[in-house]
Amino acid sequence: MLQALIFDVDGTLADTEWAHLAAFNLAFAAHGLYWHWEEAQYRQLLAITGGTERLLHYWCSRKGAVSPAAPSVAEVEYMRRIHRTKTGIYTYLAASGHVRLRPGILDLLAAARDNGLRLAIATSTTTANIKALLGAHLGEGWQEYFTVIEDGATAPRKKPHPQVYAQCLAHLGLSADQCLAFEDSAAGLAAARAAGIPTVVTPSDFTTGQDFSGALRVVPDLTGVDLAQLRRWQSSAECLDPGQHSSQEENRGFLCVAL
Ligand code: XBP
Ligand code: MG
Repeated sequence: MLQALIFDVDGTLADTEWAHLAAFNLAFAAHGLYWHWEEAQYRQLLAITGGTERLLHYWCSRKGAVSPAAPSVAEVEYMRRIHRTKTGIYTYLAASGHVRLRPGILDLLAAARDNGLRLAIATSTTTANIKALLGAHLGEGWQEYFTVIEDGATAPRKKPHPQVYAQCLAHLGLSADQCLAFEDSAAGLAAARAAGIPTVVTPSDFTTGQDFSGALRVVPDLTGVDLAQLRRWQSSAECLDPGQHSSQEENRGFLCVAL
């Protein structure tokens, strides 16, 4: 029986990567770097989950290092400083309401809460980012929605490693088949599936076209997806063709107002 819904944050609760990308580029400028990540390049860099890890990967590849590179302690600290600046910019954007939740999310969170299902978060992102995004949309009491929150701080082995989902299950005290996960990316899907959790995928602007084999369902977004529907999907092993989501212009335009 379905007991809990576990949500990824970036790309799933909201199409956040436009804001992450803008924040990275503004942070580079703030640190006097002539780096600028283009949209297509960032799409590829997203394969490296976690902002600091992404920066280190980029830094090492600029140096021509063969992956996996071993950056020095000073290099790691430098990337962490840039990442702290980036987090400050991102949290400003998210907290001021410039990153919207995806369609259907608010209704599903409310329905789950009203029907006694537990909610959890399983994300690779920074703790402050979750607070900024969800505080803006759910209010000061946003944490009351979620029984368990696992993020980049509590689960340092980033997706596709299943650590974040395994810890979620342990803290919920539930088995994988009592939960559904919601993801937007192939790395996130791999993490949830490695933990054994059936996963609904809603591709985001930056993950459309990835391989979502093994998903329970792939749908453009969660509009009109209610608990009865989720229970039907959970009890069925059948998989539908991937749907695609195409609101890139709309999401980018909304963020541009803030910059
Ligand atoms: C998405 C990510 C995140 C953000 C950046 O992972 O990789 O790292 O792009 O966040 P998920 P930080 O969808 O699994 O949450 O810069 O805060 O690390
Ligand atoms: Mg994601």
